[in-house]
Amino acid sequence: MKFNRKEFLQDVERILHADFKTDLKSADKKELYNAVSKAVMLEAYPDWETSRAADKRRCGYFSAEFLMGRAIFNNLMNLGILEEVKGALASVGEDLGQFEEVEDAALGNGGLGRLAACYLEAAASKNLPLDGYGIRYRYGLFRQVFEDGYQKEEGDDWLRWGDPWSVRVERDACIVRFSDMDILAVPYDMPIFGYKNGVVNTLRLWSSEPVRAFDFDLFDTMKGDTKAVDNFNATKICDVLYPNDNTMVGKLLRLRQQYFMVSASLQDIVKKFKAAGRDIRTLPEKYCFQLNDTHPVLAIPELIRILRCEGLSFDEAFDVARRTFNFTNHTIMAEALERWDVLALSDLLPSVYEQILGCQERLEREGLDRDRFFIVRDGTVHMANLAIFVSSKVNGVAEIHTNILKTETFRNWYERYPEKFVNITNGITPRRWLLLNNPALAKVIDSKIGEGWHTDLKQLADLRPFVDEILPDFKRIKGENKQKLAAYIKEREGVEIPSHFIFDIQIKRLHEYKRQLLNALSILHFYFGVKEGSIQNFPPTAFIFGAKAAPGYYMAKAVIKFINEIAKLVNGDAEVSKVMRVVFVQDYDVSYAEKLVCAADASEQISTAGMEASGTGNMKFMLNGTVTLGTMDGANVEICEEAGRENNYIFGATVDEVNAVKHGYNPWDIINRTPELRRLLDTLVNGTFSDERGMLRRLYESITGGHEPDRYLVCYDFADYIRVKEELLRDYGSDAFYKKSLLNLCAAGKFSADRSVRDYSDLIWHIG
Ligand code: 26W
Repeated sequence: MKFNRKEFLQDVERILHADFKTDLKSADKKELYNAVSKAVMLEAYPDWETSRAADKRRCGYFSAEFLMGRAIFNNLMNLGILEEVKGALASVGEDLGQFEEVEDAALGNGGLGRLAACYLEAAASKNLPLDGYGIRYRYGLFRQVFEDGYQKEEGDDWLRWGDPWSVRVERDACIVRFSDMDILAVPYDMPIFGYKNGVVNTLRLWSSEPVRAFDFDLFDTMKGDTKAVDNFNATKICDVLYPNDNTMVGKLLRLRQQYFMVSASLQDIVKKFKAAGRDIRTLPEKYCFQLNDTHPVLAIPELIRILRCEGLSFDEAFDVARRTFNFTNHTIMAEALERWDVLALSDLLPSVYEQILGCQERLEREGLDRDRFFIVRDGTVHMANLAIFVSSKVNGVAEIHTNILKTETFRNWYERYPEKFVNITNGITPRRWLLLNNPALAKVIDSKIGEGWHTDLKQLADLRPFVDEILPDFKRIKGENKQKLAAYIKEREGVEIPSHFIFDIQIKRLHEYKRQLLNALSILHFYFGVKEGSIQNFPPTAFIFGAKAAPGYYMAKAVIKFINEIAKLVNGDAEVSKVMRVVFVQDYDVSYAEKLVCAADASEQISTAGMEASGTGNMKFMLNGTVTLGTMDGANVEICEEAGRENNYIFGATVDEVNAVKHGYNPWDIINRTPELRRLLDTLVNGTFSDERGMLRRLYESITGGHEPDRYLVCYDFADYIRVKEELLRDYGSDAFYKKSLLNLCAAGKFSADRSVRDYSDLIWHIG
């Protein structure tokens, strides 16, 4: 994008006057942020129009979550004007860095939402016509604070700073009908800028509003309709993002959200398709839709319903749907698979439910065995089965995950439709996750191999011959990043971390299968060892955590409390704190992640094998030159394939072992012969830590009792974890260790989101 400092500042000045009745001299931070962003939007508008107008086959990425993070720096970078804008602002005495305070757009929970954001950016950067469709939640993922070590949730008023990167497109508003009310859906379009290529795709987020009779010829549309227009609850639908990650909650409001988003999106697309004079039967030639897990799967019966209103028979409509939709699965955890109650669904959306029944009938007509294949059974609608049956392609998100889908989770379906199943290993955008968050390291790489890797990450392999040469720079930059992170943590959390410590980091949603508890127990093990002298010369280490627990997830909240108690114990111990620190950062989000992944010495990826579909944090650490301390799970397996197992620290049961030991597993067999482990577990119940709410006791019971004790094999993997973690900490500091770290960076090419979207396009979308 061309940039003219004088004109840019004039635009900013004009916007400040028009929108805020102020000027550059007296504008506050928020006013300036809005004016700067809008000035950039004005400049980018022509490219947006051109990209939109191109008559290309497109893919719609339907997702209930888009975890975009902060837009301004990424947008300026991708437009190629980051330095220019910084300079322009500096010339009037303003610092671009002040916008670090602007709220993150956290319209997502974790991996699945952040993946959607990376894919939109990558597709634009690769000139692939991919548009996102989702919900404009009024409040994003809750903000987290700790009180006395307990998680407390607060509302995330992300619009507090304004939303200058969105455009409200009132002319595209439409009505979404539920049995009990009609809702107005108004789209807000966000530009998705490709990296320095002039491409601008769109993220369209729908906002719910009361229907206003004067906007639409309601007297016409409502003719013969006896149902009242209920405006009262209308805005509520999009009020808040459900904070559950991996557990299905059968809440009616969530069902409304899901239908609201897919109905509005499809109405809009079909309307424009028809307006262009096309035959609706040819929709699959022009469009395909990717269903990001089951959350948007109601799109399938909704499209069939719309097509039937257009005069197609069920079978005609079904065939169009089958050629249009594709489905990504992101988890094999049984509690996450979405199922809806037939009564609730048929009550709220009778004509949509009718199409679901049609799909079930069709399934039977195709001769599929009722016992092995079903969409509706025992009063429940199985959304994943609906998605698989009607989609062209079904994909998992890492090799190991796709194999589990084929052989276990969806085995029946795979046997019947082997050609539907494909693997697309996840990827991350190297723009946000290296260029933007670690500019110093990026510069060093540029100086050796040029800038081609920015959009062709495999070129990082060309860095290998230079590894020895850049080792000093790499060390220095890592040290500087650690200093910056330590200062930030001091400011935000009030905890001091000496920057020469090893930074061992685990950041991800809090879930039992991710085993933050295993990490916590290892820290306690080191603490006692150092304190009592059984561990000598412990390498100074800071154990850093970041994670939000779903507000209703009791065990996850208990783990947070436990870690915060351990932190208090360790950091408060005058002797031990010389070589150990523990900090659980509050309100971990995308912007915090950017600061953490470039400052890590060890990346903790320690899920029970078979349970983490892929993981993408693991890739972010790797790309910033960090070794993985992990299990053979998700994309860790492929990270080892690419970077060499010898350059990472792998421990624990493999998937096969997990399957073998799970039957008849009794953690007491291990606890009884491991007094050290027993002692650590005892701290949960023996008064070592304050536990006025009895949370730690429940944690103890989840490991030692109940009908499935230690479901996630914490005890089983404990000894091996300690062994390998000690090895890592002892290796730290040597040239050999830094070399391992850097070799991981050189091997990160496969994990670019550019490669992932290319794979999606070649195998599924065929959009360019
Ligand atoms: C119905 C409640 C619910 C909400 C969200 C169930 C499941 C989810 C997501 C599927 C959870 C999720 O984010 N999964 C993560 O997806 C990432 C991107 O593919 C993977 O890297 C992670 O391994 C996976 O946990």
